Amino acid sequence: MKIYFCGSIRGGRDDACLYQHVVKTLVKFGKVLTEHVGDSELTDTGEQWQDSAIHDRDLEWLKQADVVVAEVTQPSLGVGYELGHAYLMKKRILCLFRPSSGFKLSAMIRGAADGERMLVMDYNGRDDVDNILDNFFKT
Ligand code: 6IA
Repeated sequence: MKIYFCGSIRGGRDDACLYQHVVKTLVKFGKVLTEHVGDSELTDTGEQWQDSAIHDRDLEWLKQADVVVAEVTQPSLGVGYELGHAYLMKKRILCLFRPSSGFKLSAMIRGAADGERMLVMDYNGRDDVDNILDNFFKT
């Protein structure tokens, strides 16, 4: 099982520790192609790669992925772009959103959820995230 994890980088790294927790949990279910997103040391001036190389490499990984898991609380253009591609590639997608953040999730993400191939799940804390991931990978 290849898993593509999406989380904000230049959109802001406030939730980086949570991404790290999600990645640690995801490795129990398969190979996480984008473990660096959960690297709490990665800042928004991050990796020393050309943007075009990052873009092309990530899209290649996205093509290879069996499932896409995205933490979508912190708004990120990159995550939205990846989700748009994943949706058109007909990938199975799970988006995790934390309403207590005060953010309101984009209608283009929540509105794309169909309860089957694309799920948007609201959560409160890490225990919630763990349960949601367990259920998602069971089915
Ligand atoms: O717009 P954002 O930067 O928030 O987009 C974040 C999303 O795009 C993540 O889910 C990543 O998969 C992807 N992405 C964006 N930047 C990178 C990156 N280095 N390395 C890998 N994936 C990325 C950025 C380095 C840069 C800050 C100098």
